Amino acid sequence: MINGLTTSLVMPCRNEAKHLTQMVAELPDFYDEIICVSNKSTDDTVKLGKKLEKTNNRFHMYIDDRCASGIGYGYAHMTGIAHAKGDIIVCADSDCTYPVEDAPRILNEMKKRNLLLASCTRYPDSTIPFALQLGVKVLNFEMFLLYGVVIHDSLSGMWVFRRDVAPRLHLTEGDWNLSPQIKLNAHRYLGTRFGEVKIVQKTRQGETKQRYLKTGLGHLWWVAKNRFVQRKGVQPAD
Ligand SMILES: Nc1nc2c(ncn2[C@@H]2O[C@H](COP(=O)(O)OP(=O)(O)OP(=O)(O)O)[C@@H](O)[C@H]2O)c(=O)[nH]1
Ligand SMILES: [Mg+2]
Repeated sequence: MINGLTTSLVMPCRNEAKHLTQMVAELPDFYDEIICVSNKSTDDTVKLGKKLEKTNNRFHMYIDDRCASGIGYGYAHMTGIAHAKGDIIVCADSDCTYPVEDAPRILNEMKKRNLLLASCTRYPDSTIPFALQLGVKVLNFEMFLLYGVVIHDSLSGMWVFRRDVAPRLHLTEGDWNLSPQIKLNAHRYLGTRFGEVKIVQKTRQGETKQRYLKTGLGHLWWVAKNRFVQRKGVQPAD
């Protein structure tokens, strides 16, 4: 519980067995609920998750094996969010890169700034490889040109929001594009009550499954396409 609000942590998970148990053991007590959603894990992620469920009553393991071109990151998040019961939802990768222990600070800043959803920006951070920084900058600029969104980290994988705003986010993307979608939709439907809060990224545990160039090009195309197929009949923020 943070400031009297119950809090759920939602994590997509593919083949993170090597550090899952330790990561869960080290999570702060203020998380009332820890939701892990495996997508096509081929290692012991699900087995370990099911074992953890028996010993840790905060922990829940779900499986959502839906994929779009082999990726199910977005499906996993949507399933996790749908199951979350907390007043506050914190979404983050399960590779220990995001400082989920910062949730109280992030929520305090959200309160001060009257935000309903915060996307946690890793930038500026000079330790992030140049090619990744450049890719994110190109995408930030595309979002600015096409949507007028001023954003520093269009691909942050950590978001904090009140559960009751989840339906207003209209999340639909099952692959990596859920990440740009949540920011663009928060900007569209929450207006000034969407903002970024600075975090410091940590070292990844386990191996990456990311194909940076392919994913980056996929984002560039999706962000452009989405601009012209924006959902009709849904009212933007007032
Ligand atoms: N459910 C699901 N989770 C995935 C999938 N691919 C990766 N993940 C998880 O989603 C999170 C993000 O994936 P990462 O491989 O860390 O991708 P990234 O953060 O862009 O890149 P690196 O951290 O540099 O490897 C991790 O917690 C993965 O376990 C997938 O297709 N489905
Ligand atoms: Mg990662």
